[in-house]
Amino acid sequence: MKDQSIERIDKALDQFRIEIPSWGFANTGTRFGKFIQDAAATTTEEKFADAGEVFRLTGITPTVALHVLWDMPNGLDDVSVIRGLERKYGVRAGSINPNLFQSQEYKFGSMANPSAEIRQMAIQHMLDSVEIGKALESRDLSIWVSDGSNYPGTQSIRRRVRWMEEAMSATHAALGANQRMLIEYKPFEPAFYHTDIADWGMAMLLCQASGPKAKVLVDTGHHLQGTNIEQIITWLIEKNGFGGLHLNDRKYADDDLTLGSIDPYQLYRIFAEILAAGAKADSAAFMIDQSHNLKGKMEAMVQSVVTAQELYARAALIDFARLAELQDACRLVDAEECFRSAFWTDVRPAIRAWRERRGLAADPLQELAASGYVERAGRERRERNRQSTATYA
Ligand code: RM4
Ligand code: MN
Ligand code: MN
Repeated sequence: MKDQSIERIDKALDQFRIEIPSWGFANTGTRFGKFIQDAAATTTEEKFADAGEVFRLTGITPTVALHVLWDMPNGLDDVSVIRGLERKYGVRAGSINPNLFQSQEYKFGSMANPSAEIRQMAIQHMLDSVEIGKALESRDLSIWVSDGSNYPGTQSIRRRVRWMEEAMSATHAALGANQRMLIEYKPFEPAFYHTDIADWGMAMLLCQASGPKAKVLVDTGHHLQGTNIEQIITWLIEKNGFGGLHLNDRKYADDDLTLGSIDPYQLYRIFAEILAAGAKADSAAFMIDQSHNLKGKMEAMVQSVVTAQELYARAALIDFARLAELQDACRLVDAEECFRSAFWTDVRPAIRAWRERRGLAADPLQELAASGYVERAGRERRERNRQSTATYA
């Protein structure tokens, strides 16, 4: 590999950080049930322990995304507990995810519920989450709204727009100077007829209605088949509305598969557009949003982090100045080859060398296996995990 390529990779790796989700370490499943894993985290402390271990192994995951209800059931009162866990395990709280989809009250929606009382409950939860973010010095409040309906005519799509604008604006008004709010979209599930924030356009309009600190969050799994996700991201960057990414891969729907496992070229194309945008995309948050039903949680997380790093490094190898010239000259084949040749470059030796220079494990997945961490966790957590059963009906 040429010195110039090594330099490009090193520069990219020095800046690439990715957040990991607390829920990726716990037992999760499909609506048909969960398969319990002995080593899965059963408490917030165990999630921090696992996240700390992934950070130790990879060196690029300094923060862990928290889901308020799952990780901080006592809300603000749990801030000191989280602070203690941050110190103990060496990872910081990352984005704060309000939970607007689990309480029984939210059966017909949270911030778009026809009941003013329930909408108020949702707003209050968002305001509490803003306060948690302030107390934990976390930048991003990451909002995913599961609201929608299952049958045509059963809800007023129109009035729900206004209700969401009200809730989002109230949340925006409470944000601190260093806070942002990210609005995520999803075309279906759990609602199957209409989802209140179904796509990036709706998310962007809600951002514009609430204020300048609101940005769109793009979850790669939340698109209909064939959607050009990198184009959406590019538009959002150009229009100053791109907040960040929830990364995962999918074959059919929101499958939460290991990123890059189905279509690594897609993530490469996404990273290429982000890198091509330069400083404009600097504040973008990269987060993993996956929960694995069958794979080991720790292994899946390390694989995901490493794959993201590899695809980012590959995209960073693109000679963007040359590419722009070729595009302007409409030299299609040369432009395409310039764009895609980096995708076929094996960057793994350069990444290994980068890790070694920083005192990190050359191969994080191998190091995880050698450390015995998963076996140890399995022994310690087995009993607790086996007590938690789940059924579909
Ligand atoms: C949703 C969405 C959110 C995540 C929940 C658990 O599909 O991706 O980001 O918080 O799942
Ligand atoms: Mn997501
Ligand atoms: Mn999702």
